[in-house]
Amino acid sequence: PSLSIKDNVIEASLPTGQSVQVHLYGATVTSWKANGKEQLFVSEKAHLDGSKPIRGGIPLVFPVFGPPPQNHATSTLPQHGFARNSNWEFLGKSSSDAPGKDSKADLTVKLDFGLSHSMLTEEFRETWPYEFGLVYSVTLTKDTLETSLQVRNEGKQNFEFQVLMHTYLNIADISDVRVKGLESKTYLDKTLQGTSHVETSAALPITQETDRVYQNLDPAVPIEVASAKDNQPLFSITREALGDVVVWNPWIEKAKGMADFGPDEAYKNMICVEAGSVSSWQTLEAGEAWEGGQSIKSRL
Ligand code: TA6
Repeated sequence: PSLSIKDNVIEASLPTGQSVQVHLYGATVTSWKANGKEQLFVSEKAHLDGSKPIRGGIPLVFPVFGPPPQNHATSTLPQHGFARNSNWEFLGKSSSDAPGKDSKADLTVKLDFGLSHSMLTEEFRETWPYEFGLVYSVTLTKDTLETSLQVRNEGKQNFEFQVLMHTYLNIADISDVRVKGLESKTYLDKTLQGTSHVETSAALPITQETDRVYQNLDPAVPIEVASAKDNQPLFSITREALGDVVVWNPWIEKAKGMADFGPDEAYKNMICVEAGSVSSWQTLEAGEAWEGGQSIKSRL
């Protein structure tokens, strides 16, 4: 595996050709290439200079998902918290070769990133005054990308958090995909004032603005973004300790309404399937640690 560090961007690749790119800003994965194809969507108008969260790739949402609630420790944080708009540090790379065997079979490369309370801006330090430590690991194999987060409470006070990996998947045409694995699950529909519904479709088409928080899924049951042509998965996502999955597509009007989403028609080339723990709060007691993550398998 090879590694390069340039302008606060870490790139790693495997001898079999797969590659991953991570911006230290937000520890945001901005590229995952497999079979020579880009698997993630990044808006052409995304800000890549740290001026605002990157519109695409895998922004990391912590310690709050969505607009923060009132009368809560996160109330004065920005939407989706501070992790995606903080400068992280690169902790290093580790790779596992398979010496002796076919050395390309089991190759992986893992990149670790760190963020702790003392690294935050003064504004964020004051608005969320807990001694936390985050280690975010990005692991590339020949057909999967894994992202996992370890949260540690290094202080003396308990704190509550939510976490979500806001993954923008790259697709050829939104009308050709179906989301599978959601049938009979309860979801909150944020396009219908957050009302609760039960999913009836085994293969959900996306035909309008979609913003749904599917709750309490079995993390080991894959959520698939399948092609309507052959009903086979383009992407298959399994999780650990992340029981919720958000499905989001802004559609045309909301796409036009986001200055950093471009071109407007690009809503047809992306779907967000976001693994998270967002429908309640994880409480982390002093000295405790929590870990959770996702594994995305690509067919392409
Ligand atoms: O993931 C769904 C969502 O919560 C949507 O409601 C939409 O707000 C999206 O996240 C993007 O949020 P952002 O703060 O990145 O513009």
